[in-house]
Amino acid sequence: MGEKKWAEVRPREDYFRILNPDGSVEGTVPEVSRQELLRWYEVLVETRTFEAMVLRLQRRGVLSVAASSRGEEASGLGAAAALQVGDWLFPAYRQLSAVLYWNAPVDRIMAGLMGNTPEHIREHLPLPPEVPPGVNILPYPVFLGAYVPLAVGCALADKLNGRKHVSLAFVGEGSTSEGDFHDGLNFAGVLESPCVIIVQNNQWSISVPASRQTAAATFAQKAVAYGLPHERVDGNDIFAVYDTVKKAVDRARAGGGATVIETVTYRILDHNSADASAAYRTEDEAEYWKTLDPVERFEKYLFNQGILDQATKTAMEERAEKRLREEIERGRAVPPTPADNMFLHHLQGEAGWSTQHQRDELACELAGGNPFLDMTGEGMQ
Ligand SMILES: Cc1ncc(C[n+]2csc(CCOP(=O)(O)OP(=O)(O)O)c2C)c(N)n1
Repeated sequence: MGEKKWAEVRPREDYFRILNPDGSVEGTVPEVSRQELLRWYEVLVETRTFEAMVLRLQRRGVLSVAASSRGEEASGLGAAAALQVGDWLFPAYRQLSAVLYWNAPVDRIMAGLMGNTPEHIREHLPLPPEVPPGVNILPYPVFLGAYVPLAVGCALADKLNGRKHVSLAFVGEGSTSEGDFHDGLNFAGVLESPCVIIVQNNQWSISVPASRQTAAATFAQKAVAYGLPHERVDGNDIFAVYDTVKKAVDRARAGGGATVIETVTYRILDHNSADASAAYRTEDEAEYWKTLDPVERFEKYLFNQGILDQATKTAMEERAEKRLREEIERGRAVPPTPADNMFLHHLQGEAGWSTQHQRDELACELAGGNPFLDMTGEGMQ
């Protein structure tokens, strides 16, 4: 595996920070009501609770794979909280806090994690008749970087139609090596698209450390080549993230174009439940980053300010546990989407022979046969 270098995963700490790891603050804390701060805290509690439940379900075989955003929750939440009703949110799989902030239905998230299609979920879990207005949330893409050009184009469509909405997209630092990231940023710069692109730098792209992902000094500076303003903030500081993204969102809404923001954080757990990070990194790294934990830091601040007390915290934890358990059960009750449905919705016209062959193989397997023996494809043209 080679030598594991601690220094490779200690980024430069000269980023913008307001909330220190001990809960003290430096500079100006953004103006946010007490009620909103408590809402942020509750979303953080819900995010940790849901992800812990989902990991347990994966271990029991209910889900094939599960990813966690532990230690990165402030980046998604701080950014999403800067949006307004009618804006667009393009998350990746590490921004559960962002989608929970905007009230994404957990039962549907759960049904989706279990591999069901949107059409099937809609059929079995109809939306309530009255959905409160919010932001438009896209399901996360499997193709890394793909959302950057989509968010840029979505924002451009709003601009061309005279709508004052902003699009916010997230990518990991590894995804900035994808062509889509660069295509998107180029268009964003030239067309002055009202969007904000967050590069959530959690130091690892599965087993590739950030230091081997790029020779650039920071991920934020990739924006320079496209003429875009860029910021680099402590991604574990919810105030720094919110403050910076809010200014970028406001600027975009006022016609000032796109911004790239790097939020520096750390992936505390494995890439996902199919990964074993002990094979490529040392535990003392995670131990160091745990001292910078975004949730504990914010909690200390709330306690210091007298905004949160132990009784409120316990009540929130119990409420989250109960609500999420119920919603997860509702999501789990959705019967599995028939496997054959994967062939239904993405083809134009008649299926070609290769697709038909795969469909036949699947049908054979589901009927208990061995498709590799029975479906050799001989004679198929
Ligand atoms: C285009 C593309 N290439 C490869 C993959 C496989 N893949 C899934 S996650 C991942 C690592 C992503 O790293 P990063 O962008 O830093 O995000 P993180 O997982 O660290 O949040 C890879 C290579 C993919 N999903 N899409």
